[in-house]
Amino acid sequence: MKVAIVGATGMVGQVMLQVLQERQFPVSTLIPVASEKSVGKEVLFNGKSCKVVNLETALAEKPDIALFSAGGETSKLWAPKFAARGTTVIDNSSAWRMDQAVKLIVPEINAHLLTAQDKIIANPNCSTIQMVLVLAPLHHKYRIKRVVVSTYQSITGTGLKAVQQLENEMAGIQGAMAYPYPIHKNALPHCDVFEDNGYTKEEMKLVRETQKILNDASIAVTATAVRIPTSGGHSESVNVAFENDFTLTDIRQLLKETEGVILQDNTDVNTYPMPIYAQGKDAVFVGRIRRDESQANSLNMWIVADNLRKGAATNTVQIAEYLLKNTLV
Ligand code: 2RA
Repeated sequence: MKVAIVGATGMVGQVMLQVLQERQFPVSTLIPVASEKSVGKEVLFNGKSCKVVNLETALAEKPDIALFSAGGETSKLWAPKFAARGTTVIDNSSAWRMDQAVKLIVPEINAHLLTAQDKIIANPNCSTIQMVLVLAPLHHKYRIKRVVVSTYQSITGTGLKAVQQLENEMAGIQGAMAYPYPIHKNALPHCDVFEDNGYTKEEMKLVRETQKILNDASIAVTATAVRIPTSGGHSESVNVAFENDFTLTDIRQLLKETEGVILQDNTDVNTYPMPIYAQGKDAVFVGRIRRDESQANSLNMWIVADNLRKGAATNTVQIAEYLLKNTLV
């Protein structure tokens, strides 16, 4: 397969290269793509050095698949150009996620929707992926009425500039700011930009994408997204109210049997998910599962995942693997 990585020098692009190699995705030709200032740089892939090219050059190469992580503007402009040439685009930006004609895919939940005609496929937001992977089996068995989620998000979700800001602040160095305030020893209730309703785009992604992926607009979702000075992954405190009652034993058993989910839930021995454990892994970790004693048919849980892996690069590569396995590319 001729595979283009658009945004190859960014944090997600770098993890995409790593995951493609780890999973031995059959890449015959790798086309690393980045902005003009990075053209000519080299990336190592499967032991070979590959030169970074610009979008025009990559388009002319007619890749079979293009994995995008280069921001919404680039995706809006270039994904259709690649698709028109027959390339299947899997895009990590928010540009296409809510487009009615574009499928929003977490392979373990809804890859079956994909067809060979899907030439632009949207990868959901990282904080959505880890939450819906846990919610999907619970929704199918107990029907979710409402979700209240608070996130504690890694600075790697913002990118290299944020990582540099935290490192500078910890070293006492004044440098470029990715955030409006210091992130060291702080928590910012501000992920992405604010919308007219007082929520951030990040919070509304959790609302809108969850309903689209679970294919149920009746699921009520409300979210608060917070940035914290950690780098291993996103954590989420999730409260779920169901139509039907449940036993915690059945909930835990169902999650144990869910592909891509690992239960870490034994407070007797201080076992629960944490970013320092999830970092570098592809699973979504869930724990602290307990009844919400203030409301019938409701529970609380804590969900953690590496936002650069299952939250972005790995989910993207898994979509590509599904397409290949089912001869849809
Ligand atoms: C963030 N989910 O964490 C967003 C984009 N990666 O900033």
